[in-house]
Amino acid sequence: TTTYDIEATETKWQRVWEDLQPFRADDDSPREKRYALTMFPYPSGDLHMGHAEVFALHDVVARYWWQRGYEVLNPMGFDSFGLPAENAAIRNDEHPDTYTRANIARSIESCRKYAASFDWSRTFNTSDPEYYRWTQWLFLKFHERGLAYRKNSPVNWCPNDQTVLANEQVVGGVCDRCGAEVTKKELTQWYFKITDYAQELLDGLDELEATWPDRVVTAQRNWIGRSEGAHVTFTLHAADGERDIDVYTTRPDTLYGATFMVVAADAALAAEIVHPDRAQALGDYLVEVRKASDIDRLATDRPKTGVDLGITATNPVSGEEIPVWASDYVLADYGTGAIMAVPAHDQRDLDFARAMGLPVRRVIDTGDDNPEESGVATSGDGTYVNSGPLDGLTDKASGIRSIIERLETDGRGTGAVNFRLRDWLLSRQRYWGAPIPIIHCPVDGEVPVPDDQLPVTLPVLTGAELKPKGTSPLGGATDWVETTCPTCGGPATRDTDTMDTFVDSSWYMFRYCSPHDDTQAFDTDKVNAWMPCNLYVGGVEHAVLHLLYGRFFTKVLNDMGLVGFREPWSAQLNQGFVINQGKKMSKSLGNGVNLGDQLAAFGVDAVRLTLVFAGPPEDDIDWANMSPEGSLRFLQRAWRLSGDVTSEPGVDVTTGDVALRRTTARTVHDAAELVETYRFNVVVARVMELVNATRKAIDAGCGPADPAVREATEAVAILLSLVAPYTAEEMWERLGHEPTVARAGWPAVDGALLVEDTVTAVVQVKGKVKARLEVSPDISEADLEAAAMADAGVQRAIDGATVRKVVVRAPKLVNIVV
Ligand code: ANZ
Repeated sequence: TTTYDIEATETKWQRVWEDLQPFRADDDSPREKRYALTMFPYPSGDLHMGHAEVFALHDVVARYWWQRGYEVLNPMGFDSFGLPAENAAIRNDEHPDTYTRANIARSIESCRKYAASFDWSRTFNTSDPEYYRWTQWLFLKFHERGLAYRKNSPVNWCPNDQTVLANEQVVGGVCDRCGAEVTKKELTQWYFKITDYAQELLDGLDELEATWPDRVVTAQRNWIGRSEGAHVTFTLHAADGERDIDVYTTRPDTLYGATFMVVAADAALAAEIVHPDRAQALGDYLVEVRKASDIDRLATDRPKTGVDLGITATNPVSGEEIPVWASDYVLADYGTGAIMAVPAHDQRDLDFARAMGLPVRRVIDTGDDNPEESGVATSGDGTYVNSGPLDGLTDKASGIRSIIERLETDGRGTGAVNFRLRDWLLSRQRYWGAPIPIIHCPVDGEVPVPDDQLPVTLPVLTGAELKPKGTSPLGGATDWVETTCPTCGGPATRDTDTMDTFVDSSWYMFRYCSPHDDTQAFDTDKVNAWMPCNLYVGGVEHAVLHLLYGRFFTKVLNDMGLVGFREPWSAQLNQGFVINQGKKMSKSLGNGVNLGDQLAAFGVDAVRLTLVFAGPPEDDIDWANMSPEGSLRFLQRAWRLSGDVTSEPGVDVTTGDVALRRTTARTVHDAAELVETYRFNVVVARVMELVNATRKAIDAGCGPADPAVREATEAVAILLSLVAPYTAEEMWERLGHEPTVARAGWPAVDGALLVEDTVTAVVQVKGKVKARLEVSPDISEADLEAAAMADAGVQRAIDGATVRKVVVRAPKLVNIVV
């Protein structure tokens, strides 16, 4: 036969693997441990092309580690709580519980068929009470340490959809789903105090930089957004008396150029200090302000608006009285919610000054046009002017230092560091999540649910009861809400919010280390034995949220003594997207590619191989340009080799054809390095070359009985086991071995076969051969030139003359013109 029956082969090996369980991680194994983690999916449907890609890439590494002799933990579970799963269920008019369960069952079946090397004995779903019991327990641990707290804050509110919206969902003041005008609403929400760890989350990135993708590290740095500057105290003259107010500035050195102050219009401060005559104007303005998202508010190209608050403030260094305004371009929850405006050197301040007719004063002469006339604020270096004691200075750092010293001496300010990172709002007014395990008692206040009463199980709501309606649907479960206070025994109510799904996924990597432990969230010793994860593979869309939250959790758990490290994921790889015809796959474009159809047409191995061979893992894959047919043809070519080998297993390979043995050795040797540097596509290319070389050896060279042919074909089977597990098993069996090839071990390489042959390079001076050098065939031009110049015969021929030109053709020729 020239090919195997794909369907029968897949069924056959699935049974064998079910029997052998080759990928079950043993906690007590004496082997060195490796933890390969890939992001677990939201079970909002069956597996699709995106999963197929990431699982294929991830599997190369996990299977490689097994072959290299490590004990590998490669678990998989489902992020089944949360909005993505809930929304999909509602769209399908099903209960989230039954809907996610059905999807999970299908997905596990698909993963099995796809031959992903997951250890299914460790699987769990975040919506299982056995799991979320510990999510709640962790919440309470954070609460105990003051790291989970409630506060009142303004959030975006769509009156039509009756729901809270994220900032990103408010476009031009309207709800991006229904077009209704969005308002702000004050709600009491639960937060995690991630800001306590801002500096450490930033510092940790310095080390991760070497093993994490640049774009993730950069995105986290920007999100944390550290800046250095100063708090400067201005004296405010309000109608009811004087008061001090602080501004945060990164440019205290421009203090002499502050010609007005701006307070966030929606900060409590604005309403407190506004002159009574201006209160109405501020109130009217606020109605408009509440419609804009933070992103719109900070946009530099947005026309500036604001209200004069009718009062003044005193500049602490110049003593000058400057007007105080309110505007929406200053955010209430950043810095102190108030700024000193330096229009000459800050573009937004300049736009505001020009819109309101406020003065502009240049304090740094940068040689550019005066900002007042040009309308362009200057931020470069220059000479300080109009700045009292700073005048004449040219160095920004000393300008900043000198002003801060002066402010500190006068008690009117201090150097300060600021972070853009905000505390993590974790409560949701949605049904499908872990209930927040807090009881509200009129006598005792916020009371944690005692450990022995966990989990607080989600009440069963159905139909319209569980749909989002603005307040948490759990509020409708009266019997569930009404409870007794664990402290005083009096009547009390349960918190009705649920936790953000990102809470569930912030600690799942620990749970895999002891997934069925019903006495604790995770076993610290086991976690410390397996973790940190050696590799985390997943989508770049999680660059900030999930990856930052997981790092935060790890640091807190380390502070509690529950884990022995401060970063959970040592290395990370982000895969690209699978697209089609140059565009993201979507229903409306009708360019979706169905994974099931591809698997049925070409088989699992050909689809996996196509995805791995497509290019570097980080790049997008355009399925329209791929050829699963070509992959299938190659797999069949490889498979045919295994039928042609006529020598017996265990034959002495040292007597085999040396040329083929060299090719095999080089391929196996390079493949290891290529896998470790994530160049999986090159591994496939090299295996293809090895298959061709072996075929040539059989047909035209040493024949099918040569032990080198067996050695090469076995190497092909083992290397292919990383990418095309079914074909590899078939080959291994035909080669006379017992299953499974997945645990056969990495092929041994005889180092002597890696030693390069040399070639002879000819060195000419003035057209005459003056030396012959034995060099490596891959010598670089520079090395070959240096070797030629160092040769005594060559030097004698040059004889001190000026070398005019050296032509190098590595590895064969050097021509020296004097
Ligand atoms: C005066 C100044 C002069 C500023 C100058 C900049 C340039 P980072 O932390 O790097 O984003 N700012 C402070 N609080 C603000 C708020 N709540 N809303 C909007 N803007 C705010 O930048 C901090 C700078 O952003 C601060 O420095 C302040 O403007 C502004 F030539 O103060 B600066």
